[in-house]
Amino acid sequence: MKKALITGITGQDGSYLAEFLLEKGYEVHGIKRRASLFNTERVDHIYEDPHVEHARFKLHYGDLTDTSNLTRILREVEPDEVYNLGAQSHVAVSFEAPEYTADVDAIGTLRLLEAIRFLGLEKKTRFYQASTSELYGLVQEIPQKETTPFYPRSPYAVAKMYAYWITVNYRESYGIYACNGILFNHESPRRGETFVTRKITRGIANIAQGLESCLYLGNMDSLRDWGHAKDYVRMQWMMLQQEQPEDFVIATGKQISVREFVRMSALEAGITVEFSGEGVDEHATVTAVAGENAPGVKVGDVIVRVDPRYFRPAEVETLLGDPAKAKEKLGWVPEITVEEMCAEMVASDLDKAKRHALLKSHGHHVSVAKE
Ligand code: NDP
Ligand code: GDR
Repeated sequence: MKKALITGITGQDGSYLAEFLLEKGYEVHGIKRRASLFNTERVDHIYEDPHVEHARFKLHYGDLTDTSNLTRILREVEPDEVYNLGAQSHVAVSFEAPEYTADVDAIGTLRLLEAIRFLGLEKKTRFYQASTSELYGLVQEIPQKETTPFYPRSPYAVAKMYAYWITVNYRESYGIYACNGILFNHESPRRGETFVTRKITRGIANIAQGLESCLYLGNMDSLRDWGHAKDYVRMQWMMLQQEQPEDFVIATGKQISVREFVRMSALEAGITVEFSGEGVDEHATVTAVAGENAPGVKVGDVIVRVDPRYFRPAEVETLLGDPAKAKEKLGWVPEITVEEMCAEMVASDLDKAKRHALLKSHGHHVSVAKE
């Protein structure tokens, strides 16, 4: 039985990857951080009681900032594959906590690679690094592919650039099977609530059900190449099954704006909207012009406003990936479109909002956490 170790197993990708590997018959180990509340919601459905014999899903306490902890876990597990998905993954937050982001995202990657070397696992353990389209930042070529030069635009992207190159360097220096997946944005109903797609689907669902009145966003002109996390974790595994380690761009090859994602999400929630102003104009608004199926919305309600608080010190305006190499060499193509993904996310958030609205209508206190 193959063994995999996943850092970031409690995150969006970690949870989908763990499901995928369990289905493939792997024993799956994950590193989770200690938190004052349970933080395993995304993997609770695959949790196995460690007291049960032959459990194939095992969690270890740990942190990417802790070298001895990572080395001990690697020594105990001796995994065939390591997926380094753990990260302070929020671009805007990286401007607030740049040093921590570098410690986790850059040096954390080095700690893992160095532990593999220190333990003599270079020939046994294959390594996947969660690299990112944010490396392209101020884009030098459209669309972006494996050979496009990097120009990172945030402390997050700069840290991920170190991680990208240290992965390449350990491959070239020590013969470790190590590769980078340069993944463009990918989302799902499990996406963290403060990333823009989920913020939109959750906010619109709450507004449609009368739990919130207005959603505040930053730059609505930003363009992204959005795919579905389920498609992208399949590719993470495929990259470690080749004869030779290589780096791949993973993207859909299609791009839409944040504004368009707002329009699509509102329609899915039964609200037709009209836009005024530009996304980077702080007076831009989105108004409901019809909303028959949204009990919380009246025609004329302003349901989205721009708040400059969400503008970034340096923005990545546009990203569009070219996944031709992944298609050609691995036969990978994304199966879920952005429209289907948006519909799934809105349906999931509407479901939650309806349950909250029902509780509220029966006199229960319902608080909706906001960023
Ligand atoms: P999430 O933010 O959903 O998950 C991040 C995971 O990392 C969580 O499990 C988190 O734990 C864990 N983590 C954070 N800090 C530490 C730390 N100090 N030590 C150990 N673990 C830590 O990210 P995604 O699942 O969306 O992304 C997975 C990876 O892929 C990340 O590295 C991200 O940067 C990268 N990436 C993501 C893309 C995307 O569009 N989703 C695109 C390209 C790259 P906790 O749950 O306790 O917070
Ligand atoms: P990104 O994702 O920065 O691309 O990083 P995010 O969803 O945070 O932003 C996408 C774009 O939307 C604009 N935006 C807003 N963003 C947020 N979070 N909140 C807002 O209110 C808002 N309004 C507009 C942003 O300015 C940006 O242009 C994600 C993360 O998953 C990274 O870890 C990963 O590496 C990259 O995708 C690929």
